Amino acid sequence: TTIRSLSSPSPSPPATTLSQDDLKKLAALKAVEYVRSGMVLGLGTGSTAAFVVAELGALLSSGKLEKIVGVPTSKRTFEQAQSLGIPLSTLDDHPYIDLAIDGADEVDPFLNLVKGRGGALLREKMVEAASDKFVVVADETKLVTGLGGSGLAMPVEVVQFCWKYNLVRLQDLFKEEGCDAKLRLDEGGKPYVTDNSNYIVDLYFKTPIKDAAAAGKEISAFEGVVEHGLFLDMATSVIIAGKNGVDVKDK
Ligand code: ABF
Repeated sequence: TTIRSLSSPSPSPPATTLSQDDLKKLAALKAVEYVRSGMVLGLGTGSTAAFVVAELGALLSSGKLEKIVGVPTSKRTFEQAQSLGIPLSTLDDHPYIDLAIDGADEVDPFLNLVKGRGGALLREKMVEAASDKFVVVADETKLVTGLGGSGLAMPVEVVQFCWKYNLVRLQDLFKEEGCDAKLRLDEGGKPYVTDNSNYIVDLYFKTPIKDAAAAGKEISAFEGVVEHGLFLDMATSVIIAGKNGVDVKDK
């Protein structure tokens, strides 16, 4: 592996002018500092991860980075990376990945995550589980004290066959958290279909999940559940950009 130092991100604009997109980009640029020539990289999905992919494309075309191979976590990311000329591969050809960089929907104080509001949770989890290092990039709006605590969706990918059976069982499983389960719909009002031809049941909690590790196991035990959005004990670093700067937490 050739190691070359990459140029530092350009100086940040004054804190008061930073938009949420500026913060996402700052986190993305910091994460790209972990990338070295020759690495096999897991490429995340979502607006924050898209800044990472864009920067990798720029570093490749300027010659500051060479010989990287990207393993995309979604068809969207595949298309973006391909358009930037990033060499791409699959988990089948690269079952061991050096580093994955991806966004998140919620980040708790122990670097546990909710992911998958973007719909790519299954491929994200497979690629990130296969990665030696997994760096999360996010702006400070993603910080929570307990997973499920944002009031926004915690996704569960289910097979299409009898999806409602799982919706009802998932809602019952989290009765104590006041869970509302809904089938995710696309913009046309039809069931949202993932890259893997499955549906997504989104869980909305009134209070944070009490025991996320137990919850993850119980969700996975339901027949017809393909994957869930609890990413526990997977992130090795989390980079959070906020109005007061960029904070890096390592496990
Ligand atoms: C992916 O994109 C997902 O796991 C997560 O759902 C989403 C975060 O998107 P964004 O960066 O646009 O907030 O990382």
